[in-house]
Amino acid sequence: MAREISALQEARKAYCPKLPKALAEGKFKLELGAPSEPKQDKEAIKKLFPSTYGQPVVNFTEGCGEGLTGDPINVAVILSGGQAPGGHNVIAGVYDGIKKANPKSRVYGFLKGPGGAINNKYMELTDDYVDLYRNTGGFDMIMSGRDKSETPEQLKSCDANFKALGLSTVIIIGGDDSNTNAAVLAEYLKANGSSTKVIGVPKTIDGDMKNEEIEASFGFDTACKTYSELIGNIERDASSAVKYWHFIKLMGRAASHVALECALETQPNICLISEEVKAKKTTLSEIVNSIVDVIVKRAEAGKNYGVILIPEGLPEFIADIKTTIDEISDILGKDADKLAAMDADAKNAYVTGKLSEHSAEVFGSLPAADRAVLMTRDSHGNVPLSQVETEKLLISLVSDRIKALKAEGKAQSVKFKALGHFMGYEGRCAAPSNYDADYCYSLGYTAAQMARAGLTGYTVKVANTEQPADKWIAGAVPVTKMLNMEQRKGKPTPVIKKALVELDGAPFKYFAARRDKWAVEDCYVYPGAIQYFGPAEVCDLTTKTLALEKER
Ligand code: FBP
Repeated sequence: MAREISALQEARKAYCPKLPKALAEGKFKLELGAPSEPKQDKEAIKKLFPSTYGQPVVNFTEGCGEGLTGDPINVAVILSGGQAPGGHNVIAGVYDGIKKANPKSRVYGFLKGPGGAINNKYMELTDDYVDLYRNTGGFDMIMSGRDKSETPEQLKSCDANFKALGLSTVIIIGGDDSNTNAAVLAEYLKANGSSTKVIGVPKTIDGDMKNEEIEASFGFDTACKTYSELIGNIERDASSAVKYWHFIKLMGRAASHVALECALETQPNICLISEEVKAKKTTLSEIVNSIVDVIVKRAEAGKNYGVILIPEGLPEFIADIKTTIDEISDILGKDADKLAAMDADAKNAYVTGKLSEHSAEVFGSLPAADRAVLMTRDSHGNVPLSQVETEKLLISLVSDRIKALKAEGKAQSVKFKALGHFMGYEGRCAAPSNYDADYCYSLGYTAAQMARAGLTGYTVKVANTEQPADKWIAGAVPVTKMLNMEQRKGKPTPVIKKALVELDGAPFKYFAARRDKWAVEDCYVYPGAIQYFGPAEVCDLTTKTLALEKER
């Protein structure tokens, strides 16, 4: 029996995503720029990527298609890492781009992320199957995973599986770590004489895979609009009930782009920005005091309610917690074998014993559940910070501070009742906004053209997306151009530099110039739900972050 779908999903099936003009008209050519190099660590990266280093940036400009194959080819897609709205449209774009050039070409999907490529679990995509998922949220079409092909055995196994399927290109749809991994795989395959090429697509709701070439990672737009709708609703509830402070933690592993964008959209009373906390070396108690100051000021004005946004990555940006995490990473990297044999308590005691005195103190002061999270790393060496309940920690510290003030006879007008929220998973699989539906389809279609051109070691890009789609320009940037060396699991490792919030950037400056007013007055903005049908100024809005960045 066919699966039931919602009325909106039925209507969205008919939506035809927009494409950059040159791709839409099918008249384009490949324009190669000058050889590229990374901004830093050039020698180290050249040494690690001898076969793919120095390739030129590519743009698809208007022309007649020379340099692209029309022969049938086999291509596979992989969804890697956290879900982001629009992933299915990337696959639809790849599928249409490949099939349009030659209907005999085949498109496969490796299942459950890079693990599918390592373990040879895949499916062939068909017209009917792809049609079921056009313009829908989620990654359930072929599922995702956080495996990483990095060991010689895993790379060899990928090579053999790609050969067996006769793949000319594998397209990895992922964030900074997954695109780095795409570069590693591309280099391995090229250096080992394989004919399979690798192309990456920039995905992540975190918004931190962007640079001078890539203007946005897909999914950021929809996720932020989804959270902003909910934050707006909470703001309206707060100013209706006039009795609660809402502490809202927002997803985004490291950078505070999601929190900042939601603040720009909803104008809450407080939004913490991790990058500013780091730059000012703000301690946890200073953060707590700054929140309490606003609570007291508002209470004095008769407002015992408010909304505070907290970025998920905050703990890693507070100096003493960050040092503790780094020390733990070194211990986990160096003593991995010993630790693997230990149970949780023994591991806790062993790690505590190896930490510096101050870090041991910080570590010991955290709740047991948070300590366990800080000792966990995913396959890319990241701490799963979405599991640290920072919003609850802050509520409890703020509440203690208010009690202490009251005991001193101060803050008498404060009536502090707080509710904690975490918004993350609610937005990662939302139906893509028009922006993400179009952007993702264009990224996928561009990846298909890169596959037809037989290029490897690139991440696709679509530029000028703050303008109407007929002004968009498709292309690709060599992954090695975006790499730098960072310590991961205690070792220097090539990775794509994460884009953090720039304190001298237009979005932060806009926020910083207004936040004092937002703190005390009620300047709440209610964005409402994402709209798909209606005037372009409502339905095709970009994020405020992109608009402000482009205004510059
Ligand atoms: P990606 O970087 O893979 O896109 O994932 C981003 C993210 O949504 C982060 O914001 C969050 O910290 C993390 O995934 C949570 O992932 P998981 O659910 O696998 O723990």
